[in-house]
Amino acid sequence: MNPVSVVIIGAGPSGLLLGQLLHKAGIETMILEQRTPDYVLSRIRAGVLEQGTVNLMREAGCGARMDKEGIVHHGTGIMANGVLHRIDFQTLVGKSVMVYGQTEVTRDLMEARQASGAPTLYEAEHVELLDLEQDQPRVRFHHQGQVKEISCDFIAGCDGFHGVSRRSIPETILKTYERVYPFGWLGILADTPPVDEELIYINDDRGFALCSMRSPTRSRYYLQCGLDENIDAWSDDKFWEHLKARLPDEHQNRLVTGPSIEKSIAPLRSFVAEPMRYGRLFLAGDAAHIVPPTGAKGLNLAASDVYYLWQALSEFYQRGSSHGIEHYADRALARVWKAERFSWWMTMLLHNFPDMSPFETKMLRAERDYLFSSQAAMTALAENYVGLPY
Ligand code: FAS
Ligand code: PHB
Repeated sequence: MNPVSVVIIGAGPSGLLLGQLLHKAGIETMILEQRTPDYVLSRIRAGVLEQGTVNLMREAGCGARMDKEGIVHHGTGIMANGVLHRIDFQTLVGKSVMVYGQTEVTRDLMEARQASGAPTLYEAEHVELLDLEQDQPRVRFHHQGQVKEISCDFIAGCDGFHGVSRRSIPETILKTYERVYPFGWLGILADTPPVDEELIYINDDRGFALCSMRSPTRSRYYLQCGLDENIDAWSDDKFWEHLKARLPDEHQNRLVTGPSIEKSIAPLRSFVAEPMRYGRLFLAGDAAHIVPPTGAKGLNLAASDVYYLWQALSEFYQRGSSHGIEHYADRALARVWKAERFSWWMTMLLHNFPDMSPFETKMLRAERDYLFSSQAAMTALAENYVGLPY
């Protein structure tokens, strides 16, 4: 195969967004994805885009449907200690977020990639990254029954938490930081009108719940559940019954239930791998870090990684400067750790921890009391939720 400038491993949002931005910068790429397009689109994940992510989608020429169908939210509800509060992003920090599902983001990026004519090989299996410390690293993989190899200048590891890229960094160099939470999120997608115009994050004695949405006719809800829960034990009726019990009183009669079109349990973890660069390999998105979805940061952190990598590679090819490349990992990690902190804090604030001591339980109640009694505290939450600057 002919060499390319950058081989991107993974056609999730990270890989596709990077591919589109590099293509528009005239940088030749190849994307290798182990699954089919339908499989990638079948995964129901994020729902909230920071302004930085919205800007990047527009920069990539993929913002038209998002701007038409996305819903701008100027605040969010948080119910804690039995009281429903509203964090007013617009008043507190003058910014907003966009509700537009990751599935649609991925679909828009896939269609743009196809229209660009830049190559994406789906069902590329057994990907191996070779010669990462050389100037011309290689990628070997199986595709359509053949073993193929492609050389390049750089490899972008956008292959998610379970991908091959992070595992290609020697264990003597890679350092990881992790916290696994003692609960998961049971999520449901239903073609029912959302229970409110904005999201509602709920801390209830029975556990955390989140009321979100994909459109005025499609709702997304989550319930905190045990790690040992079996999805088959959760009928739709049981889910709606448990959700309704955790809702604010004024919303209980507003809840419209209906058949689930997707239902799944996701574990929650905080995870960071350092460094995000090894030789000619750069990690971006879930390949390098995972956040609990409580702060709506996973997809948005992938976007800021992609921004830094796009800038660094454009600088290299257009101005012959390696400054951006040399500083990519530090720049990305500085923002990653702040988002990890916020996602951890939101998760501690809103979930019930089975083994928490009475003192720690009192501390979290006081944290919630303080938050809603302080303009400064609510401003801090708002500026993190809408997205810290790149
Ligand atoms: P992805 O995992 O999306 O994509 C990686 C791609 O690489 C996949 O298509 C995979 O098939 C491919 N790949 C993997 N190994 C490969 C290999 N060896 N060779 C080739 N290809 C390979 N974030 C939020 O902000 N809010 C949420 O509510 C939320 N919910 C989530 C629920 C779940 C169950 C999960 C797993 C994540 C959730 N996230 C959420 C986080 C999620 O949105 C990620 O941040 C986002 O998908 C990151 O995108 P990528 O970095 O592209 O990784
Ligand atoms: C979602 O709509 O899937 C969603 C929204 C906000 C979050 C997590 C998930 O914090």
